[in-house]
Order: sequence, then C-alpha cells, then structure tokens
Amino acid sequence: MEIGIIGLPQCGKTTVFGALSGGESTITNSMLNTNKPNLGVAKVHDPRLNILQDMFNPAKTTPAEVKYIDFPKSQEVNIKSKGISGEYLNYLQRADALLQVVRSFEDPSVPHVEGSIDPFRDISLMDLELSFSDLTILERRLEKLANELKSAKSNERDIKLKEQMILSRVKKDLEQEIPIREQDISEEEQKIMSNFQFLTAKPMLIVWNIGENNIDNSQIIEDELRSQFARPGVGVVTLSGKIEMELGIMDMNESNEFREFMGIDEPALDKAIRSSYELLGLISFFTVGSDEVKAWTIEKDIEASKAAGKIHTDIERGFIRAEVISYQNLLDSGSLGAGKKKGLVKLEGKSYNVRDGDIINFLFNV
Ligand SMILES: Nc1nc2c(ncn2[C@@H]2O[C@H](COP(=O)(O)OP(=O)(O)OP(=O)(O)O)[C@@H](O)[C@H]2O)c(=O)[nH]1
Ligand SMILES: [Mg+2]
Repeated sequence: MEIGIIGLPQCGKTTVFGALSGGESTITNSMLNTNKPNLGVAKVHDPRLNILQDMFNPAKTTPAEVKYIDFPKSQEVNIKSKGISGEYLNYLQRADALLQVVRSFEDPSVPHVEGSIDPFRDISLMDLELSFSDLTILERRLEKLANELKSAKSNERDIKLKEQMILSRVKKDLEQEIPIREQDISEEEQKIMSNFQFLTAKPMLIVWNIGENNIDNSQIIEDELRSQFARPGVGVVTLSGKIEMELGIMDMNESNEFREFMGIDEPALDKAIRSSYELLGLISFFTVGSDEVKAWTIEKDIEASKAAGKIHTDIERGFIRAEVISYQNLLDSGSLGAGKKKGLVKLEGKSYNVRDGDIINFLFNV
C-alpha cells in the first residue's frame, strides 16, 4: 500500500511523515531541502503476528508495510498557481490513497500561508486543487476524444462515444464540487475511469495535526470531525505531529510511558494505519512456517487464487488448493497440528473468499 501525503505549505507534512515512518531520525536536513520526494516505510503493527511468532518460532517474522511519500517544498510552491502537476502529480496518481495533513496547531513562529489557522478552509482549498487537477485531465481527454470521433471508424465509435458520455458526466459532477469518489459510477464505467487515476477518486485520510496543548481533547475533536466528515471514502484521525515525531525516536517502553503520561491511548502510527486499512477495505492474511511468519495485505473479498498472486504470480497460476485455518481456531487449538486433528484446517478452492486473519498454506503446481 502506498500513501501520498498532501497538504498546504508548512502544515506539518514532513513532520507527520516522520511520525508515521519511524520518528525524527528519519528526517534529515537534506530531506527538507531537496527536490526529491521522501519515501518512508512503516511496519504495520499487528498483535496477531507476535502471537504467531511465539507459536512457530520462525527464523524471520515479516510484518506488512505501508509506504509513505512526502513531497519537498519546491513542488508545493506551485500549488496555488498551476495546480498539481509534473512529477508531483505522477507520484500522487500512483498512490492507493491520499493522506491530507491539515494544520490546526497554533504556533506564531510558523506562519500560515493563508494568514490564519482555519483547518476547514484549508481542506476546501486542497479539495479544489485536487479537483482542478482532475478537471484538467478530463478536459484534455474530452478534447482529444472529440477530435478522434471525427475520423473514428464505426467499430471504434461506440466505445469512444461511451467514454465521452461517462467523462462528460463525471466532469459535470466534479464542477458541482462532487469528488469522483462520491459519484455514482457503475462497475463497467469504473474500468474506463481507472485508466486515469483521478486524485479525487482516491480514498483520503484527513490527518488533523493538533497542537501539543490540545492532546487532552484529541478524542473529542476526532469524534466531532468524524461526524462532520462522514463521507464515502474519507477518514479522519487526530494526532500531534510534533510529539509523535519525538516519540518515534524513543524505545518502546519509554514512548509507552510518555504516551500514558500525555494521555495518548494509541501510537499515531497504529491509528493512521488502522484507519487506512478501514478506508481502503484492506485485510491481512498470514503465511507461517519455521523459516518465516509473514503478514500479507489484500483487499476484502478477494479470491484465494488472487491472494496467492500477492505472494507470487506462479502460485496464482499453478493454484491447486489452499489449506486455511482461521486465526481464532488456530489460537484455540494451540498449534497447527492440533487444529488439523480437529478438522479445523479446511481445504479451499480458487474462489474461496479470504477472511481477515486467515492462516493459509497454498498448494500449487508450476
Ligand atoms: N508547534 C507545532 N509545530 C509543528 C507541528 N507540526 C509541524 N510543526 C512545525 O511547522 C513547521 C512546518 O512543518 P513541516 O513538517 O516542515 O511542514 P511541511 O508541510 O512539510 O512544510 P513544507 O514541506 O515546507 O510545505 C516546522 O517548523 C514544524 O516544526 C506541531 O504539531 N506543533
Ligand atoms: Mg515538507
């Protein structure tokens, strides 16, 4: 999973990036001053993986990963004049989801580009930028289609006309400020739409960067925001970028103690990842063995053969069966052997719908 970080200049993007990908130590001066995007990887903390590790004692334990991309300042400067473009746009288009950092912290030493702290205004501004970028792509494509239609052969005409119809409708709705993720788009239309990787079609996690002095109210603020932003494909979490970044360089015990003292119940990293999984409809399954215990991330409701393809395309191609036991059944049985004896390890076919927490052994033939 790849998440692109967006937000107005100086809203705390790089700080939040640091908090989400391993703490202050990951941010260096050079990162603040280059034109290259910052790429960070966060390990997904999943308590089930620790239990499986104890059970199988593997040589290696591999958690799932989330990649974060943060963009340098120089790219942002353009934001208000030209919209999102160039390399910045390419990176965002590739992302599975967007994470919008919104400044709500007060700090006179950090001037706000708009002159005042107003997170709701900032979200609208960002939404406009994203829509603007999608509209530019839509207009360009519609123009090209109109030209192509003039000389299209009859067998191509229908397809092009259909695309023209869909894109015109999407454009009209977008002009009414309805992001593509909220528009009514059929599964068939989705196929055409997916070619464009529109930004307002992507799920978006709003990260409300609260000030240090607001941590006590963090849950209240979050609940309130959740009700305000109860829109399809949008999630909200509150966190204090600055504090979380500092906590990120402490060892586990130290940071846990500090969190307890501050009244922060869950590390921001875990909270953000959990929300991203919910937002994107993602679940995890596990592969186990003495060599490696590993967590894999897949979309909800995908078939066993597709899940196998996440591991290797050969396993998808040569898929025979999957041996599956649910996490809870394995836990109750105490071991895989005991689970097998009880008949809790099931043989499933290609079309089996993988569930969150399944422990799977794929049988395949290539
Ligand atoms: N007090 C306080 N300051 C913060 C917080 N988050 C970020 N800052 C400060 O705000 C300034 C900008 O933070 P960055 O993380 O660099 O923001 P950015 O969005 O990456 O900025 P650009 O990349 O320049 O657009 C820095 O001086 C941070 O220390 C916060 O939660 N509290
Ligand atoms: Mg930055």
